[in-house]
Amino acid sequence: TAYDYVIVGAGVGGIIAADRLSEAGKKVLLLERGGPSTGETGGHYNAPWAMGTNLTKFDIPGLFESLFSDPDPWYWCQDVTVFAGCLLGGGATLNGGLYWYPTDADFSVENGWPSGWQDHAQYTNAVIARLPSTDHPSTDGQRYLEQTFGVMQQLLEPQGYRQLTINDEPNSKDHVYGHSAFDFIDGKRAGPVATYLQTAKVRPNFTYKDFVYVSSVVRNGSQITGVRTNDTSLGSGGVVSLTPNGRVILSSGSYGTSRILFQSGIGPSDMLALVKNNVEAAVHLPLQSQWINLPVGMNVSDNPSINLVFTHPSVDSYDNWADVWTDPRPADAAQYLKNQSGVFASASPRVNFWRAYAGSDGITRFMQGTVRPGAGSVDTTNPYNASQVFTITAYLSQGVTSRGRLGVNGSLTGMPLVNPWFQDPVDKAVLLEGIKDIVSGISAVPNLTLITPDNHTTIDAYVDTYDPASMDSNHWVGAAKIGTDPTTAVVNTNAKVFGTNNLFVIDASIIPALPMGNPQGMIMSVAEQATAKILALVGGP
Ligand code: 6FA
Ligand code: ABL
Repeated sequence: TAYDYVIVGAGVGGIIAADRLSEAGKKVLLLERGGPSTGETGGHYNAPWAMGTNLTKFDIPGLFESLFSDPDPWYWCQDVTVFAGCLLGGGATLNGGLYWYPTDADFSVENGWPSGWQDHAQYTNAVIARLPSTDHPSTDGQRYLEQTFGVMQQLLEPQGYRQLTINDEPNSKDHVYGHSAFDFIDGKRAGPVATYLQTAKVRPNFTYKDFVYVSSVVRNGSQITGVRTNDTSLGSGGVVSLTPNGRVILSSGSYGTSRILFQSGIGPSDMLALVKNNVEAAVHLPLQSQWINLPVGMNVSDNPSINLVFTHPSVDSYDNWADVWTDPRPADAAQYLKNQSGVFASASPRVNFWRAYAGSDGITRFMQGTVRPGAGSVDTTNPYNASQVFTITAYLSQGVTSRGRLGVNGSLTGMPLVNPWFQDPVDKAVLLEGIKDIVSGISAVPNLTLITPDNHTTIDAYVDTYDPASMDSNHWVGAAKIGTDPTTAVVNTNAKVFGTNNLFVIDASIIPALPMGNPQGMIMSVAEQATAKILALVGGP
């Protein structure tokens, strides 16, 4: 069978593209290397206390933190050294669920977007119509485990912060705080899987295949003629064919899409040389004369993030979420099973806040704070009460100028090659200033204690010696950056890979610079806008 559009990767970008293209009547094949995730999709990875229900690890928001302590975390991509989801829904199936409507500034020319992309409102509104956010995900409308909200109120109000419903005023991101907002519906993880995929699935012109691994596209110079998979039922040698004028869309995430491009002979010569030296991959690599030299993997950014750990007597650390999988608090588990209400209806974050900073280079950068009960690690020489622990993660958000590089090694494992955090000293200076501002208010809040760093460590020393690996925010963007110049960008303003006729990218990798908040909301809006541009582009199926 031949398809008008083959989309590689059923994550945030791929599912939305598949829904909109099939809605337009195109014959669409969506390929995913992983398998089912939520109960509705056929997943059955259930906590012992949720056995016999349709509520998997990927449905129950309160199991989010258990993703990081699971002895068999099969859902992470095993061939990428940082966190990435390799199952239906991609990152949206295992992320924290924080969901921010993008701001106008996120799509500005100053933030790296080419002209023609600024009118994001119609696309963002389309996203909101399909999946509105909620800052009270429990089905009874109540908020649970809210103690950190009161503490943050006492910490932030004296510093001039104003409380708001964050997604009601997306453009207000200076001195604001509010309840965390999520992409959950009916007390369950939702995202694109529970929304866009549902409408796509019922269309006869849409096909979804899971457990299909795509290694490369097949191309004749600039013309893509097929998609190479490990599934011979899809075509001779596993190659899926395209209808005349058919197109391929890569939506395999920052690491996945880059690896497919490399194996298709598209990217920097050092990465293509690694493919050439890899016995299995070399067989399908186009001849060197056909290589397309583009900066794939260059220009990546990710929010530098630093954790501050506190105790406050009012706070319930929720036992640091340690027992939620095997031994949850019985009343909370029962309440959730009954009607998807209570603590388990939310992921761990409870409060988010933002503040603008003027950098010494004249660039405005924003700091985002995410507050949650519990802590990943505590480092103190003082005694502390573990039941009262909570964490503020301070992220440098929009305005980050540092860039790094991602790519593969000789085994084609995806990995950061140059860390993107704090390459520019001004980025570091601004986040440091923001962290100092946060802690400057501690003494005004009775019984609030900073335990990491402890009182023997200065904030400067803490930030200076912070383990770079812990600065990873999992928000990789820019590996196949959008732009107008193939020396600095990988896709053109229609998300088409330079030097090709019919290869496109719709995922986090085309985003040129970090948005204000955690990126899923922005990726969704980007997917809507990119799909509209591709449909409007002449020469397609
Ligand atoms: N973003 C938010 O906005 N809010 C959050 O709370 C948040 N939290 C996290 C988080 O806690 C973790 C641990 C991680 C890893 C990410 C978080 N993010 C958060 C970031 C957000 O999830 C990602 O930015 C977002 O998912 C990226 O969307 P993309 O469309 O770019 O890519 P995905 O990873 O979602 O999907 C790629 C899909 O392609 C996967 O399903 C994968 O299995 C598939 N794939 C990859 N290679 C393939 C291949 N060769 N063949 C076939 N399929 C392939
Ligand atoms: C995000 O956007 C980040 O990518 C995640 O790192 C973050 O979750 C979620 N949102 C929620 O804020 C954190 C967990 O809370 C930690 O327990 C975990 O150690 C960390 O991710 C790993 O990166």
